[in-house]
Amino acid sequence: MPKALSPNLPSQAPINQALKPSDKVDLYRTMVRIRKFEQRSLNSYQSGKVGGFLHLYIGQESVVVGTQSLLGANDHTITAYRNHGHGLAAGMNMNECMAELYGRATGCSKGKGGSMHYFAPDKNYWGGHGIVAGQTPLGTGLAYGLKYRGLKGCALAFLGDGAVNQGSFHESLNLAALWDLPIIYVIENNGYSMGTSQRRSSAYPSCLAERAEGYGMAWDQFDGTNLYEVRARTQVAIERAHNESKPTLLEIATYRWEGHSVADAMKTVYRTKEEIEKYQREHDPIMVWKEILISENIATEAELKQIDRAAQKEADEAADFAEVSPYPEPESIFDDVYWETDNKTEAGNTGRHFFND
Ligand SMILES: Cc1ncc(C[n+]2csc(CCOP(=O)(O)OP(=O)(O)O)c2C)c(N)n1
Ligand SMILES: [Mg+2]
Repeated sequence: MPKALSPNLPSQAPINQALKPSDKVDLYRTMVRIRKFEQRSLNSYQSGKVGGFLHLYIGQESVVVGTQSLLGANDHTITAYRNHGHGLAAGMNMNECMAELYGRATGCSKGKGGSMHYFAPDKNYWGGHGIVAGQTPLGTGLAYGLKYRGLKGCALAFLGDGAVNQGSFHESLNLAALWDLPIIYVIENNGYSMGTSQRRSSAYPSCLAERAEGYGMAWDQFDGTNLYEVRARTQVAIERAHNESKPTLLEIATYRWEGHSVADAMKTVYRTKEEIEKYQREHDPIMVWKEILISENIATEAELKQIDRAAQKEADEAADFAEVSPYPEPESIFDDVYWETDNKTEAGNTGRHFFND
């Protein structure tokens, strides 16, 4: 049984009762901004403006928007390569995100990272990583850093269902439980790792999160479509991290509408068209939240449409901004690899990079 008991009615949970009407509209806006940004970026990719990879998050928006909306000044996030939503939810702007896709110097990683490597340390957002599960030890380190410094905060390390069999993930779980680290591992279970369904790749008793039991760690598993539910259930884990400095493993069910990446044009080879359409019809987090806002008399259909239009305009303008931005200079190729080297710090000279302040 899950050790994290959750409220029966997520909308009645204190954390959701505390939401002002304007907060609820902001949650809608953030999800729509992510979707419009990604639809626009796909369009740019298809017209040859963007190269490399492009892993779209469309359909999963509620997971990051719900969890991120609970975070405070000492809380940090880190994720894998499907990271556009995580960056925008953390407060990055569309211009720096779009320009990064276009490989321009005005991008958040100065055009040298591309789609998989958004970063905004000033917003406690630590990327954007291409090695499956590679971000989980790094997230564990973020939590360790908080504990080491005596700060009340936590780290959220997002991963896919395809990352749960990696050794580095289990090493992370072990240390987080052993050292009582304030971390929440969030498995965004969209059912597939590339073209392999979760059921074909993982051995588990009833769900993936239950593996936490092997480490004596609390866990929970729930559907990620409804923001109320995501917020209510994640808040339990955040309080555990903040108040008891204990880790949690969350598994949130979600669904990706597009292919694994733009290279996966055959997105229906390993799943049916009907399955995709069913999720689009019944589990679209934006539609679900929109209906909630309308039924609670918080916004009208017309007001929400206005938000959709503004987000579309913002995405189009970001593409224009990217288009006219310069490429990075060849001379800068060795810059921005190590901050310590670029800034010629004492830590860089001695090789002692951490825990100096
Ligand atoms: C260590 C490692 N092995 C393999 C790959 C190739 N690879 C990239 S994404 C991916 C699937 C991961 O699926 P999942 O964790 O479910 O995330 P999702 O794409 O569904 O968000 C694989 C195998 C990789 N990047 N890193
Ligand atoms: Mg997956």
